[in-house]
Amino acid sequence: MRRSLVFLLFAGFACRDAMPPPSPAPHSVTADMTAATAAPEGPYEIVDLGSLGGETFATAINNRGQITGTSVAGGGSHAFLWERGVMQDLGTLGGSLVKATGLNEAGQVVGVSTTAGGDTRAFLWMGGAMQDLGAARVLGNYAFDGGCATPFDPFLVGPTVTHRAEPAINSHGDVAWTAPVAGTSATHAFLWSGGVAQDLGTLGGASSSAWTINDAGQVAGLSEVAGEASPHVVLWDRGTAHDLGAVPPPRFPGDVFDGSPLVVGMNALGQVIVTARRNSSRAVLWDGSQMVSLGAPPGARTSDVVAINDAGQIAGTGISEESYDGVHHPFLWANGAFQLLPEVSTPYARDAVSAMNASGVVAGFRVAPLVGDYANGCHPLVWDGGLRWELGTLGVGQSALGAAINARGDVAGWSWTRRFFGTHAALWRRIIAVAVDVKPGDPDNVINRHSNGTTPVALLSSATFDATTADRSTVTFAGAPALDQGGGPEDVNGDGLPDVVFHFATEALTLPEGTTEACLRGLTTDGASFKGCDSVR
Ligand SMILES: [Ca+2]
Ligand SMILES: [Ca+2]
Repeated sequence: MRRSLVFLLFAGFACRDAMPPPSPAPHSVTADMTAATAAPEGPYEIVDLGSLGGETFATAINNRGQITGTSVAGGGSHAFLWERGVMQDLGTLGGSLVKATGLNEAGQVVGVSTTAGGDTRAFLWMGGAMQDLGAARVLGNYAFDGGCATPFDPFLVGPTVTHRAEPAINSHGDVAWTAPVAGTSATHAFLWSGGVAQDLGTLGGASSSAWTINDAGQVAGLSEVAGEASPHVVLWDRGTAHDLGAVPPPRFPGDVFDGSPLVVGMNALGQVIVTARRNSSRAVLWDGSQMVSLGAPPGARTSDVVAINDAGQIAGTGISEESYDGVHHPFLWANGAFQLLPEVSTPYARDAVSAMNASGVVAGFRVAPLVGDYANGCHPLVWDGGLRWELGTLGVGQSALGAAINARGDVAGWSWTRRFFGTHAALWRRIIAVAVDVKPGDPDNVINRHSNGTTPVALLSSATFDATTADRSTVTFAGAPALDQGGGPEDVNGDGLPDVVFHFATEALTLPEGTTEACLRGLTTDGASFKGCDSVR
């Protein structure tokens, strides 16, 4: 049943793939659904990033608030970089299909583009220019998608691919990708570093593929081995291939392992996680010295992993059966132990994980029936320190998904704007709670609403927030914009941390009689959202 949503999502522009028609739901929606949907939305605001004219999906976000993704329309596709309210088309290497696949902190974007002649090439986009790195092929397969996690991929036939070997970039601008070997069906992993493309070769078989790269320049992927049916996991380190071995055989009698492991992620330590695709999937970790099976969390039979961070935390979803209809258990794994994340399960709604950041904040989604219709919808979730928040969508009754999360917990993804279509890229921005002082130094905070003067409000720094990073053009207080005066750093509360005093035209404030609190809001120069409130009289 959950598969039907994927088909519906893409039915409008994927007719060439001969999708099966959606099937009616086998069960109706019952009253207990309403209780399950009453979840707190958390400290997030949703931002509509728009579209380049097609169905638009954000797939990566960095800590500067830059977001990349792909817009698909009319048999073509465009890649974008969104920053501070502007969605920029990255252009093309000459063809009509372009897709962004990765983004680093410097705002460099990697992806694939066709040429005028129809070839597929890897690109590195920086400073407004798209550089051709060489021939490329996108490989992929599916593990778990919950029926709603996957954007349409113009470079892979079929909508259910969840893990891809496609161009990946690290913070230094090194790029790993997979290239076809001319005149054969084989592929080789490639590394672009220091302006030079290097063929990383294989472990002796015909083909290899690159899936991910870390800041140490290590590339993780797969390689065929002469005389073996299943590929081995491989770690290339400074040009040397390390054979991490084959993925261990299935854990349960009767499990089917089809020989297609998927490299899901690697951290800065060179630890690699792999999902072994079978009739359902489970996770294997290269811990730096050996391959270990993670097993499954309590109550689950499989574990579908999505990310590993530098702390060694792994995020994933355990499922009770070899079926997507099984009970779901979203989890964090660390040091050999599963920590189950809070979930809201009903017979018709399941929670699952889609991404994780460096500090173990997890993005995910809840699959649930779209009330009054026959398809499932997705509702974005964030788990943070034992809390579970259900985020909003672009319009009542729409479906949305968070696909990527940055260090401060901002989530990028997509949302329908009308049923099944009109998909826009979306940002769920974490609102940082800050301290403010209305009329700094004056504890009474009396505002004479009829004054034609100005009201000063101090934005205070803390150990975790630097007030001097506030972008004045975005700052408002009680709905009024900050005036173009003051704003230099000064320590108004004497704690040694520089604060910033903004000024507002008092007559412009929205402060009805009886108001006892007013809030200052804004964005930092890195696009982080902050909000702080103080009493007023
Ligand atoms: Ca005050
Ligand atoms: Ca201070």
